[in-house]
Amino acid sequence: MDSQAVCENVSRIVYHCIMDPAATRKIVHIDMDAFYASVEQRDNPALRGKPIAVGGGGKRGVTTTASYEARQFGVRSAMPGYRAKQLCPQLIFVPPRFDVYQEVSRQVRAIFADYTDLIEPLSLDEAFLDVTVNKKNIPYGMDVAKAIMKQVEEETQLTCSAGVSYCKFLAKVASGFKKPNGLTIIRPKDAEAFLEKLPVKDFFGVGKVTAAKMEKMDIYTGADLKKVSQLELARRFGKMGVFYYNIVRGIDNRPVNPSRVRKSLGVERTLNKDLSTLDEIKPVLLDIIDKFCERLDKADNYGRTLTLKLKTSNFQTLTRSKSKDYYIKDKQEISQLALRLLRENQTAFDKIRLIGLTASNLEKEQEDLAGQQLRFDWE
Ligand code: TTP
Ligand code: MG
Repeated sequence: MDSQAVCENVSRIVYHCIMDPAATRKIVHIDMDAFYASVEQRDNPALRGKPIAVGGGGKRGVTTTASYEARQFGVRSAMPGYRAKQLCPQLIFVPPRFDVYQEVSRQVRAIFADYTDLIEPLSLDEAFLDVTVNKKNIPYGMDVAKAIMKQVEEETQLTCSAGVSYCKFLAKVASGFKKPNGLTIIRPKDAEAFLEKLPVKDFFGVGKVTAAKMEKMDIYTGADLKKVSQLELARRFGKMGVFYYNIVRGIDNRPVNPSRVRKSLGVERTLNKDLSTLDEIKPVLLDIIDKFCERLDKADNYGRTLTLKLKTSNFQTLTRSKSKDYYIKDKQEISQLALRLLRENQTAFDKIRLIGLTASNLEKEQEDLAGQQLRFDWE
């Protein structure tokens, strides 16, 4: 190659990097360790070093999370309290203090903002950061992550774990790799080998329902997933199939987008004809509850607040909510709450033309992965 050709090649590469930021992105994913439980242990020294669960007390209580000491016994998030107690009889149940978690979350996000304005929170305790260009001019993503981890610990007395890579998907997977207080870097050249070994159930964006469906197709790991054609994946999983096809090859060009945060998840239906009695409305609501639960399970995302929306024939909208101090996952409980909201408000409406059910205060305030609409109407 002569010198002119070398120059042309170099300028092509430089041009490519400038024009295609995805080629050179540095993404950090931060996730607090045993978040609610760590806050409780921080604020109450008597709980330190002990197996604790936040929430889960009471008859029908469900744990939100467990300290690492409790996890050694198998106690996990979303576990019924009685089950957690069976696994770990000395477990201490602590009631949640959401206002404190929210305050810590704000504090941590303020630290992120010292480094970049490109912050995309996924929930109270995790966020993506694009640090390609950062306010401290730190050249390596790994060093930005280290600095953030140190500052979070200094300012909040809490630890977090970080993942660093060239795309969101890999940064997210990396942050979970060496928890707690761990830092994992996945470089472009290692990405495919890493993904081949990864169980599909651990892929960010593969929920329980999809993982089960994949297992029926004999897809257990990234290597298995890679053998399936794009056409087949699209046929089985729609738009998400194309997403899976790409991510298993380490291709994920989604930018860190501070504004694309999902706050609620729901289903609504515009009725063919206006309905007015409880007997008429109830079967429609039951059908909506079915679809709603399916949606939540598929997204593997649940809310602490359930909202019933009713629109009358003269276009007045009424919304009524119930909140719990845990994520409402159980279909029977969702049905009970939704029907109670309907019954309690039946005098407030006349003719109904639209019914909706929404979950908010979500576990994961994330963008919709494949960009598809989650809210849908049936006319
Ligand atoms: P996670 O980050 O999933 O869990 P964690 O921070 O407790 O533990 P890890 O070290 O593995 O990251 O969730 C953050 C918080 O969200 C968690 O502390 C409690 C809450 N949460 C629930 O309320 N219900 C749930 O099912 C889950 C998974 C989390
Ligand atoms: Mg966490």
